[in-house]
Amino acid sequence: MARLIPRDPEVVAPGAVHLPGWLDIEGQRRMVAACRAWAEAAGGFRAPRMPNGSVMSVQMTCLGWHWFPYRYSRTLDDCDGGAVAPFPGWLGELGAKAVHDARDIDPRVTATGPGDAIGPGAYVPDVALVNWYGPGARMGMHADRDERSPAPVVSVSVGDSCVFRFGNLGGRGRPWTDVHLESGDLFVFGGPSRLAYHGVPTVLPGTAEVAIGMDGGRINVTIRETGLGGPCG
Ligand SMILES: O=C(O)CCC(=O)C(=O)O
Repeated sequence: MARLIPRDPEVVAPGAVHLPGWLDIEGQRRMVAACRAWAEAAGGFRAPRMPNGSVMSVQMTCLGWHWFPYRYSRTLDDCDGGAVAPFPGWLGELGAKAVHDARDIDPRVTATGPGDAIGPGAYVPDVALVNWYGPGARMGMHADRDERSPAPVVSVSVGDSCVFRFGNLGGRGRPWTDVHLESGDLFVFGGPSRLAYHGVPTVLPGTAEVAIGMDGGRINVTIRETGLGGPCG
């Protein structure tokens, strides 16, 4: 789709980068087809249950490691106990390219401390959470703290646009920046922003292009390094 006003890459916070239109239409279509296949193989998306008994409005399927509030396992411990689906090599390569491209905009994406950084090409993700936002789904403010690795989080969006709220390290409240994420957009956060609170207060129905092969809704694929290594974490 032609745009009247082009969107430029933006550093939203130190080490947190938004790259609009990172996946082209063909890439988005491939991602939608892959997510559909992963969900079908897993018997559908599932909504995780929170420790307080409430059920998340976002549904998920996982690759590499199974995540449920608030830990990773190799088996679907809060479901049928089956093995988690493998993490595909091509998704790891996509994640590494995403980190490379984000570093070009802000090298702090891979900072691990004063003067230290994860080296170029050293990003080796081992988990993807595939988030499915159906009608009315949203994600509350939270920080991604279940990984032991300081490596950045890579987030690729397809389908309907959303408001992605990127907050601060101190808690769920302000200050925050609301970023409009569209289909194909990449958001990477690491370094000083790795543990920043973030969430999705709103998805904007009917905003996706028909050509990507989705009939409404939003998918977000978040790629991470768990740093857990062994089979049991
Ligand atoms: O859907 C998104 O863009 C954010 C997903 C997210 O925050 C998460 O998976 O932790």
